[in-house]
Amino acid sequence: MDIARTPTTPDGNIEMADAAVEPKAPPEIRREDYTPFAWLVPATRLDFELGIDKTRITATLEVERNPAADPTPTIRLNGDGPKLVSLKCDGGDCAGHTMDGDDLVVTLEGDSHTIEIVTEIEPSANSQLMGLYASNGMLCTQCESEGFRRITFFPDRPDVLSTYTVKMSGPKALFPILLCNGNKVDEGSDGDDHWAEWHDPWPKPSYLFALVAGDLVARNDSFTTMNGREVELNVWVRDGDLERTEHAMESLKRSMKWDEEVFGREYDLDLYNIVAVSDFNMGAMENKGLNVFNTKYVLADPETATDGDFDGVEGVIGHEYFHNWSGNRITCRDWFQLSLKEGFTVLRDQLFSQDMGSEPVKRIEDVRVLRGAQFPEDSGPLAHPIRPDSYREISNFYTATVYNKGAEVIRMMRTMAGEGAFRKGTDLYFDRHDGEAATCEDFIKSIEDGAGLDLTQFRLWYSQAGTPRVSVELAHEGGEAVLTLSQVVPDTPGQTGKKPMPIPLKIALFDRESAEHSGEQLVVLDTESDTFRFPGFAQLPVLSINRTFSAPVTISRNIERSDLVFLARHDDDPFARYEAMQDLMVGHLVAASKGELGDEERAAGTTDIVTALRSVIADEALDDLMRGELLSMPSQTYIMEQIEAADPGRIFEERESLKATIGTELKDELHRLYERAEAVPYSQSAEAKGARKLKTLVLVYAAASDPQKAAELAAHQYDRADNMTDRQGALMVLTGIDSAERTGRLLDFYNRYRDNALVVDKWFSLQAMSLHPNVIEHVKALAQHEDFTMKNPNRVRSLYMGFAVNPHGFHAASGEGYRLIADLILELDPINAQTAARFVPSLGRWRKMEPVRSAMMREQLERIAAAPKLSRDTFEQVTRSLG
Ligand code: 0A1
Ligand code: ZN
Repeated sequence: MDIARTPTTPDGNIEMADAAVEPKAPPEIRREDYTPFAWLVPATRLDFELGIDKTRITATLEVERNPAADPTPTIRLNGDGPKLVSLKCDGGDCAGHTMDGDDLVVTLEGDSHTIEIVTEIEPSANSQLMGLYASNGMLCTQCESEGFRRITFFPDRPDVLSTYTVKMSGPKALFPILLCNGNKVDEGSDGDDHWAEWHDPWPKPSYLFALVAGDLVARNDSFTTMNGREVELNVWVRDGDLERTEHAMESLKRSMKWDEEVFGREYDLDLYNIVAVSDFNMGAMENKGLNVFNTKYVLADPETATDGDFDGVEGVIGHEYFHNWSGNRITCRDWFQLSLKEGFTVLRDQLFSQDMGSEPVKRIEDVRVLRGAQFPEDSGPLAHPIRPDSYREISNFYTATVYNKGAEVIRMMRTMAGEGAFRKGTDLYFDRHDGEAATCEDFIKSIEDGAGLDLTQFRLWYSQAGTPRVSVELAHEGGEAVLTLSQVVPDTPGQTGKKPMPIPLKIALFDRESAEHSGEQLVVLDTESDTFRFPGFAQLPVLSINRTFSAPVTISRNIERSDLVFLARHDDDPFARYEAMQDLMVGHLVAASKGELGDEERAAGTTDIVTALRSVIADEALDDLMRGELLSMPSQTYIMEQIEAADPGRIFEERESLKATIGTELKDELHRLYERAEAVPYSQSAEAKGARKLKTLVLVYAAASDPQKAAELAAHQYDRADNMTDRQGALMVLTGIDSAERTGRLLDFYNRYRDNALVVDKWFSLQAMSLHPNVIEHVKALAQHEDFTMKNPNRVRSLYMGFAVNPHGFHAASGEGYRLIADLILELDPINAQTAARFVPSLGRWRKMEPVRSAMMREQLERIAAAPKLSRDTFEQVTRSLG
């Protein structure tokens, strides 16, 4: 049958269900099929009798007909596996009920009823980590997107908002701490058991429900809001981890203050709890008043966490906190609107981190993530608009497109409106839609009305997938600089013949003699092609374009190498300067990898790169964090993206060779840089972070030019390290060099930190990401290590995601890297489908590779597709990737 036309049941209408759908072809859910739910659920009462192996839940739902929806004789309560123990309607038998697939459909004759459902579940058997599960002796929940239905039968959709009252009871010895959303309103003891009752006054969708029960300790603090509300703050962890929670707590307080100052948002409960759990599918979850976090984004101290880890904690703490308004107070009408909360919240967390640290460096990092994760998605088989039109498994749409491109799209609105007007728009949005389940359209309309923008054409950014390509030409005619821009929005699966979109590009025109410009300007390209004239130029200026990365596009232009050298030296926009430096290297590496460079051109190219890098090293106006960015080479993955039918082996060789040349040519300068950096003592200041970044960067160049010397230097840095940034940086370089130092320090690292799971994760991933020639054997051996387990997503990611992003290993000419990842997907799928499906996109890049590798990648996808009983998650990703 035509799967694309399979009717779906977002409106809870049982007649629409299609029982004949093959298990291998889960139905497609379509955005255009949305209808409001036929029932309201004003109040929900949950009674949990908690146990690790068995938990019993009594759910009492007050339901009323929704006057805004078409009446139906039934209510559809979604389920995903809970055992139905009993069902009552208004205290007695229901008029009728039936199971429709996993859902429970109950007949209701009147306009308002009370439904009581008793279910039983097995938390310790829940390896998918969705719903209620056991982790390290504690119980916790993950309900976004559709996990609540694994606990009880419920209208598990984000537009059904309910007020929750929850009683939790269980053995005091196992679960001394009982936490839920909102405020604790009562508690008591009953022999060895105890209980707590929680009430959340804010109506919420089921995906924001959470509970935690376990043996936990808290770092406690408080925050006084702008209107004087005293909020109790707790960061809950296992005994022994408390010392590593200071940074998380400080980040939380900074987030609360920042959201008041920058977005005018105040916290709305008396309590804010954060709980760290070690088994978690994602980074963290914004459950109302009870955020559940992956330990990775809570625990940090200098001994065990890198500077990057510290930044990650601050960013994710901010992200989840900001969701309280962009996500919780205003939630999503349906999952197609996911970017409404995620794109906006990512933008908010990016702006927060920019304000807390170095604005340009944060911008560069965010763009690197976008280019590394989202651009490939947008140019591959999994491309989708930030507001998708259909899905089979919503977990597959927690993507870089929905999150990071979503943030870029809103950032463009902010750029076009200006900060002040944008704030008027967001104020209006929060005002207008507070308490609602809203749509992306609601957000756009609020920005239009509040900021005074016309976003009619801009809406295309929500519906069209694909990264626009902007071609740029600059000419000089009669005293004017003439800029011609044209755009193409490429075809993507299911979308062709796209319309031009408004692309806001910040530009500056530099005078060649003075190396100055007369002001940055914003040009908006909103047609296929347009020309912009700038008077007052006696000669052709040098163009700096897409400054601050004002639009998420690729720029193609024929720029002289000398102009890139000029911009790399003089551009006053740090992002554009970084971009010029990267373009210089990317241009060279792409041409070299394609075999387009003769000896002379190759020599001239490397000379320009070395000269530009030398001036970066010598520029005293730069801080070291920024200097580190300017000195970094483009990643192999990014270079691969620029080439059709890429040959990873060739690119790897060219990149290593350029690295070696730089290391040799700049040996003395880099050495002096290292000595200067080495003298800076550990602190969390920007200066000290910059110094640490430079040290490891110097080791990276040395490793390519003089591996034995580099191994000694790295071992020295490792031994002297008083912090994880230096130690991990040194070990990262050592893992790629076959040497005695490598073996000794890897062993030392493991023995030193074997009791700290997050650091052991680093040990796994450093080896999986290494440039060592035997990386595949190493990964296979590590998979047999006593500390490796498929049950913990952090551990799986540290080994296998590390490997999948290591082009050197994953793209090994033998094809063994592809087989390894396919084997992993097949083994992991029944255990944790969500995590398994996240490995599919790496194989999905097959169309971009040279023919031999391309065929081998495709073959592995076909092998996965042929496996019996694939999860919905993996099935969808594999079929789309092959498609
Ligand atoms: N809303 C969370 C992300 C998230 C999504 C699904 C999850 O299920 C395992 C967990 C977390 C955020 O954006 O932070
Ligand atoms: Zn989020």
